[in-house]
Amino acid sequence: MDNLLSLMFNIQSLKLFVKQINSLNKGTESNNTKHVSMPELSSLDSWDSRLKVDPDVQIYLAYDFYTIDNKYFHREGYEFNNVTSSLNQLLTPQINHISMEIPSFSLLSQRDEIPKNMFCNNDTIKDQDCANSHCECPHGYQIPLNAVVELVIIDEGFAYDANHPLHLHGYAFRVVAMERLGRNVTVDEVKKRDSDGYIKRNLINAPIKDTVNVPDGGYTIVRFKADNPGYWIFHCHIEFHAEVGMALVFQVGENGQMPPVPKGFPTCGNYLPEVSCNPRSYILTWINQHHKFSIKNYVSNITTCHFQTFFIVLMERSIGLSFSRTLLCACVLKVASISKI
Ligand SMILES: [Cu+2]
Repeated sequence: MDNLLSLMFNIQSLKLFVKQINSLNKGTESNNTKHVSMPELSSLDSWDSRLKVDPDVQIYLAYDFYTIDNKYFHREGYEFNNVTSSLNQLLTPQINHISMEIPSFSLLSQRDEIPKNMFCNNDTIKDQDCANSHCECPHGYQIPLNAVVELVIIDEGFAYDANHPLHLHGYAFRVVAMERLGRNVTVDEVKKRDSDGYIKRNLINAPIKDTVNVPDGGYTIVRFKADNPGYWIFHCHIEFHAEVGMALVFQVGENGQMPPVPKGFPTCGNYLPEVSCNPRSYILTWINQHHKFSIKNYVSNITTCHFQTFFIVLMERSIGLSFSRTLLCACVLKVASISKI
């Protein structure tokens, strides 16, 4: 009995010292008797230049789920705000309000094919209203070789309390700061907090990782030394999010500073065939998109395929012919026009 009581006492005592590492939505602001945030861990590696006071490059990367009309999710007539049930609304996860358009070829091994100024980012598309309309382009930043890069990653947290595991290829980074500021936060609020001196960075022995979380309504700051030349993707590791564009690319160094491409290395590209006109599927799509018959709306996009479809729809709507009979009429008319009858 004495042994049992002693054991129970020891377990209770141990509980006083149990802490949870990397708790969801908790950073260094959390109660440190219960939680250990990433920057509070100590790396066994000694100090290196990633931890110097002023990084060479600083990039703000903010993200959230946005209530925009993503053309891949919301077709005409069914815009985001026209979907009455919130359960059926599909929000778009983006970084800096940009959906990554993945190039159709390998950037590293086919770098000679990259068009000049292909990459876009906040600086290159300032004139676009990406906060309110869907922006999609090859999202990327060029980093000088050997620069120490600081990424200030912000989860704005306005949509819901979801988290994103963010992963960088090509490097391990130091996690120097992590804090939750509230249910949500803006980029300007984080910038002001930093300029006012309220963001504390662990520049002594910050832990080293290649994937990190960000508290919802907070920030995580990581540092890497860009000493591995190439094209490296940074993306959310929830695969669906990465596939719909929650990603970007860091070009580290100039093309001539990257390892040579092996001779005969396989290449890839965009081999999609040209899509042919399919009047029936086009009609169904068109009718779904246009609840009211509108010649003006229709003629604005006229093409050969559209014209054939227009004729078929007109026949159906005006004299009530079935699709097959209308198609037959169309064929007869086409034969007649070819034969110049
Ligand atoms: Cu994600």
